[in-house]
Amino acid sequence: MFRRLLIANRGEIARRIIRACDALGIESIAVHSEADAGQPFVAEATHSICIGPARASQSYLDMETILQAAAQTEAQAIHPGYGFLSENALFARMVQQQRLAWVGPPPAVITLMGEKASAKKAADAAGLPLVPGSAGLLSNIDEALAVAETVGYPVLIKADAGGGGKGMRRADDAAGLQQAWDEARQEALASFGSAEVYLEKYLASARHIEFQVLADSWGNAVHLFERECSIQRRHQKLLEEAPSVALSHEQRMAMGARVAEASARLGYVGAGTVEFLQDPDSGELYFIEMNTRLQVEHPVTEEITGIDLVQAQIRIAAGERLWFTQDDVRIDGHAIEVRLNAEDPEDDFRPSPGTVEAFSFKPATTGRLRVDAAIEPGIRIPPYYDSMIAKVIGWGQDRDEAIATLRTALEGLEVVGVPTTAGLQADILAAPDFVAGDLRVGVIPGRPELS
Ligand code: MV4
Repeated sequence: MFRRLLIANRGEIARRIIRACDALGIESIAVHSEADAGQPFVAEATHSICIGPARASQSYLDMETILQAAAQTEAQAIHPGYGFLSENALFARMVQQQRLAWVGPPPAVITLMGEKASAKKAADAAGLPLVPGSAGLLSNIDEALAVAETVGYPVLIKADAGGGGKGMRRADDAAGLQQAWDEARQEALASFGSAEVYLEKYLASARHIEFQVLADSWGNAVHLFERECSIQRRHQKLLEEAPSVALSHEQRMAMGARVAEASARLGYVGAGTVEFLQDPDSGELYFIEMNTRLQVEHPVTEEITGIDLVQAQIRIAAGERLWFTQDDVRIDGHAIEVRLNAEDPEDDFRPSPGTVEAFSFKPATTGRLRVDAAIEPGIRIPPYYDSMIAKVIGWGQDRDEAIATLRTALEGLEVVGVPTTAGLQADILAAPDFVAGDLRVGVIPGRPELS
């Protein structure tokens, strides 16, 4: 096992990785910007090192400086968390070239999955069902029009380098497709430096369901069931849960097995997430993307399986064979997570950093509560990074108990100093459609005006 691991990230995920290092007897190295010197993750790591100014491009995204910090502190491995450099194949390669262990999949797999059209081809070849659409990238609008005629309108133009909705446009007919084509390519070029696009049939009222996989470097892979992540606002997830109420156990185990098999065939290593859309009429799942990192919402999977995903990532990066089989993995109860963001609901959910005067929860009256927080009382939230301050996860024997646990927690939540999204999430938890499990992408239960 590693003696020292460097965490190329900040906030709650840095703290989460420190906890995993502690459990494994590994010394943790926090790297931080000047703006983050007073943050809890810096104090909690075994060692810390300042890597530059507040601006992320000059600190958390500065690959050379991070690698220098790793050399200077004699780290043996780098965990990138999520965001920042976590899906940067160049950085992963640089880490490996410096003879450090990269806590993540091989750089070639990151590249493959980062280009969404090639990811779809690979998923198809590995046996996963795809949303009907173009077989790869589109060369011109005539090709797009021809594919749209074949699959039927409405369709979506999506950016090859995209994800998260950027460079994505819907078209309801041929005239709309010309406009969608121009706009999607323009936005893709501006956002990602690539105007490459592909086309999919638009699935209305679908659910967003994603499977968690864990693969070792010896060709073994297991799945850890699915998460339901349909409730998003402007492509930001607000609330996630596991398992999904929309899958039968047979469908779950069948698709899980295909996902694990496909991951092994692709040479995947570490923790990964395979995203699907579920057709509301047929219930069928269709692959859309694979994320080659630990996801923000990984705790709901941990809560229902008892498997520590961060410890697993590190053990896999150290070369361990998977220490359990698919049959050992069982679903225990139900878990729901809300992402608390320091945003002002009175001002269109604008990020509103400030000093946190108080931060506390009423204990759960049922089930159990987990809080993965970036903040502590007295901490100033720097304005330079994302606005998530904590994740609150409720577990219950069943979904109703998980909902009750989380509602109690949010009702008893005291945050003084910054506005948060908690009121919105409390409204969602209380909404009849949410309680009934009727979830659709693009719909926010209980708050239709925000959808
Ligand atoms: C779709 C879709 C409907 N049909 N693809 C948005 C982000 C990107 N990762 C995938 N997205 C979608 N792709 C097809 N073929 C609807 C969405 C979508 C969405 C997906 C998940 C969660 C929220 C969403 C909100 C709007 C649209």
